[in-house]
Amino acid sequence: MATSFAYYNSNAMVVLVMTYLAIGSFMVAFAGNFNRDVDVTWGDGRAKILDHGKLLFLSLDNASGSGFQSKNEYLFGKIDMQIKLVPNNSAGTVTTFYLRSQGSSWDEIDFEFLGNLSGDPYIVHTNVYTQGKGAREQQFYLWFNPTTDFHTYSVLWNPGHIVFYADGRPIREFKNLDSFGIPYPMNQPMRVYSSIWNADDWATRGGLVKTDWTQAPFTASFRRFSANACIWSNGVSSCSSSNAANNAWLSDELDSAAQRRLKWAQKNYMIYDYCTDTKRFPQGLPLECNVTTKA
Ligand SMILES: *[C@@H]1O[C@H](CO)[C@@H](O)[C@H](O)[C@H]1NC(C)=O
Ligand SMILES: *[C@@H]1O[C@H](CO)[C@@H](O)[C@H](O)[C@H]1NC(C)=O
Ligand SMILES: *[C@@H]1O[C@H](CO)[C@@H](O)[C@H](O)[C@H]1NC(C)=O
Ligand SMILES: CC(=O)N[C@H]1CO[C@H](CO)[C@@H](O)[C@@H]1O
Repeated sequence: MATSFAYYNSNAMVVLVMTYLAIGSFMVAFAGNFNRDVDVTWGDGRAKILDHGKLLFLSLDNASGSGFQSKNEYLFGKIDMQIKLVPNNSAGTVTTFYLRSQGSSWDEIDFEFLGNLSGDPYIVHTNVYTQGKGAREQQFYLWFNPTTDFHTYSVLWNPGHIVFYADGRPIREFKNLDSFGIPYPMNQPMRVYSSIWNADDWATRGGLVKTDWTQAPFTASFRRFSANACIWSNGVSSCSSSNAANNAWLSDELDSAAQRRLKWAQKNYMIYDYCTDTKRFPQGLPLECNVTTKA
């Protein structure tokens, strides 16, 4: 009897401990830990994780840039990253934060931050690739200085739309217009990537301003990576288990307040929109531009 009691008791303990561990790792996932969540993939020591995984620096010098990627792959998610961009003279540099799938027919959702001379504005360059086809650039200035503090950049990707956010404000929406024959990322899991590299052939004033290597190394800082997302592993989504069913972001749509904020950002801060670039598309604008305009 005593033995059997002890047996059941220790089993209950195991369940308790496992529940505790599961909750514990869930909470830490939201706190973000670069040691646990990402792999540094290139840069030969130019990427550094500090402060027990809370902070990550990527730097660029005349020999190399650097980069990292998420350990997990995701099929839909709300991904947030806080970034403090390269301060002072960052002209010619590009810092990136993007999602991308594998293969030659890949999907990709891009944030690229194009540096500038001290005091001149960064450009936030965005793009969406579906099945290997991009050319959907929209560019923005920001309403804050992205180099003095950390700011949050987010990608929401669910079956209905992709939304780009800066500090919680939507700046761009790419809707699922699959029913109009426009491919939408639905079934290729993506990893999160960040990098810094030299792009002085095009980044700053179209390539007119070159990287000043006397200012190197150029360093961007990252913290609080959070993936409120469906983890894809061996062909199974973590969101197919019932306890993840109330992921509100999976069915998120822009309500009228969010649509007003999106319009505000586009009216005041958008500096390039491929959907209005008729010179670039003399045969007619891409189909999604037309559908969006009519909607
Ligand atoms: C890179 O920068 C270092 C330090 O400023 C300098 O010594 C070196 O010559 C540079 N290398 C190239 C290829 O420009
Ligand atoms: C850099 O500053 C110039 C001058 O204000 C501006 O035209 C340009 O859009 C800015 N950003 C980039 C990345 O070139
Ligand atoms: C929009 O689509 C309609 C028909 O689908 C076409 O006639 C029209 O030329 C398109 N407009 C542009 C700007 O591409
Ligand atoms: C290295 C360098 O020049 N740093 C300067 C960048 O700009 C800030 C002010 O915005 C200065 O305080 C730094 O000294």
